[in-house]
Amino acid sequence: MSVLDHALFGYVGTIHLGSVLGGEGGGKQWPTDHGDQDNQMATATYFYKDANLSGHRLQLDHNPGSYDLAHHRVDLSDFDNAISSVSVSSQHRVTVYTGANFTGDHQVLDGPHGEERLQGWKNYKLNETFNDTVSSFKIERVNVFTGQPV
Ligand SMILES: [Ca+2]
Repeated sequence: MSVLDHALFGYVGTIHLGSVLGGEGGGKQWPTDHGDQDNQMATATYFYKDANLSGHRLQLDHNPGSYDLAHHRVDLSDFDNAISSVSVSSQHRVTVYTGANFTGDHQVLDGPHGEERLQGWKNYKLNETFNDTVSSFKIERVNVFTGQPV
């Protein structure tokens, strides 16, 4: 499945694949090249193969939707059972699942909201239950003040 095929799922936005050098100090490599005018408008969600926001990176811009990693080829399937850290923007809530098709254990990863929204993103290192086990996830749009889905 190519990036173009995401349109079949109703996705609107852009998917970027990249890599961030790991090792010590990797946690300081926040995604700051979002291109938005201020952090209240932070919109991209980032998934990393390594802890502390390092390693191969999957960037989803303006992409609320449901992503079943096991059923994607090439691009997203490369992240199946590999994600170790996530950076969630103030405009989104991410729910990760250990099973394909949104099954298994799940965990909600909220972006910063309320006063914290000015940070732009909230960063997560996945715990042992979810590290290298996530096979699907959902991204929901939320109100930046309340953190509740809109
Ligand atoms: Ca990993």
